[in-house]
Amino acid sequence: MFQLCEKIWINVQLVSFDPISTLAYGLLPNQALGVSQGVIQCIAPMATFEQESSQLTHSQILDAQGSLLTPGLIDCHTHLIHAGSRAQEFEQRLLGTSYEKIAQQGGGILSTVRATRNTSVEQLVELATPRLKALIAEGITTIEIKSGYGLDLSTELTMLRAARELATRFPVRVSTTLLGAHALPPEYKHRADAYVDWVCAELLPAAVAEDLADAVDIFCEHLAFTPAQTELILQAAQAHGLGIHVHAEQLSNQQAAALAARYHAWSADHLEWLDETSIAAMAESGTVATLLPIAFYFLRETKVPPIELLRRYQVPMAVATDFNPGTAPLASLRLAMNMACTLFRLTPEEALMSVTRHAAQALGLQNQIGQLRQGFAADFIVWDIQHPAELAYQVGINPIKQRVFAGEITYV
Ligand code: DI6
Ligand code: FE
Repeated sequence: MFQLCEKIWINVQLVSFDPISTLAYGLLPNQALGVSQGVIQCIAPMATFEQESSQLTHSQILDAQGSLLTPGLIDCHTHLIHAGSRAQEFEQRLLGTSYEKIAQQGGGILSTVRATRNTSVEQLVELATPRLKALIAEGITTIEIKSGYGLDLSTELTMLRAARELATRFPVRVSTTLLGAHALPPEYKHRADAYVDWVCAELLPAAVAEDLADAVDIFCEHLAFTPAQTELILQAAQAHGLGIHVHAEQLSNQQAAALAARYHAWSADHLEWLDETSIAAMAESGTVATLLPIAFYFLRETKVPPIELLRRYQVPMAVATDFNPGTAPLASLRLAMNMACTLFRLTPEEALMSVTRHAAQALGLQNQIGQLRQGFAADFIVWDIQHPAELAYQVGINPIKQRVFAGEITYV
């Protein structure tokens, strides 16, 4: 079984999240894991490895000495690429102005749009680099990155090109999302329908022509786009065969998650105001509930997403950073896991599953990443911890022993 493997990690405890395992965390104790050509080729008990070990002349053997291995972490919702800072807006908010009020006054998302327009791919890549390095350093091997701070043809495409460029410069997989309908650009003031038509007719096809977008997203909210406008974008995304994410039920209940489910969205995200009808629809369509506790914390929201109902309907829950300059300027997925536990009452097992197997599903990549299984990408982390709950429990200390991306040991 192990003969053709380039590298074999031995004496590992696998946090596999393979649904066939009946133990918590999909735990497989005392295993060997063989990799070649960037893919997990073989997982078997140490006894099997030992029977074959005399014939393994070509494989590099790495003794993990009982360490825990998890799939590489997946941050399935970020606005990593943008220019400018919103520190002054943070200050304004602390002096009493609300997020919505700031947005209505032309600040908020539109202030980042002003800063991001007229930047080059290279500038955006440079600005995103320290943010991405921080995430990679704590164990992320796949990241989703959205556009949405251009709201015009050239800037939206520039943002997506920068996202694709990051994947060529760093050992990380990047899933890109066109978020043309994030806010109404000033050029289209009072003409939201016309803007949505333009996104569907011009922007989306242009992104598709250059293969810049894996998915489409829209901010469905009273201060952004209506459900009817959302539906037009989802139809266009579906016609082009793209994945679908929706910013849904963040500040109010628009039934956006149910709409997303009708279009078989990969994920509906935020979901503080989600109701039971929408949860049933998500369960039916296999849409992942992506929870964003950092934005909840940063906006000092009080309405918690309906976790117990999501559990009852067995809707898979993902957790992501939502890293962005307005509502989530904290570049730590481990912190998001901790907040998902403390603020939303996820268990540490749910939190770890939410940034591996379920986050992969939220990106339509559930057959490639997010689990330690034969045929899956060899993206994994060797941790210096005793129990997997530690990953949601302690933040600010980095217990990574090895970071493995596509079968190679790589750091940044
Ligand atoms: N919801 C969010 O949390 C971010 N976008 C969105 O639709 C906020 C983006 C920002 O304020 O810049
Ligand atoms: Fe977001």
